[in-house]
Amino acid sequence: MTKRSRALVLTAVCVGGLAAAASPAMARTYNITAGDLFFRGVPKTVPAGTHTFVMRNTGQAPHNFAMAGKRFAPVLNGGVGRITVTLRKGKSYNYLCTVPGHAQAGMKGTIRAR
Ligand SMILES: [Cu+2]
Repeated sequence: MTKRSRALVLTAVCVGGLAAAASPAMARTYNITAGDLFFRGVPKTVPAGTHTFVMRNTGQAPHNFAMAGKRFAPVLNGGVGRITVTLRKGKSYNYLCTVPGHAQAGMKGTIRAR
């Protein structure tokens, strides 16, 4: 191995190590609440990365939380559902409750990944 190729290998190892170390630090869990026709505690901005949104339903109607192509079946009062999504830097993502009529009544919004 030449000096030059050894330096390239070391550089690749360092960059790979940084990426691996940075990814888990960006993964976060957000606890949000659904009530009858509202969400509470949904962040407006989050860091880019993979995040889990855990929703507890405190309302009487069934609710869920859908964004970035992920959703779970609506849960009843006291129920909890979760989705894990990967959000890209600089993009905005719409979220909503997919029970018919609920998004139109206000159960929707946007989260931006910074
Ligand atoms: Cu709903």
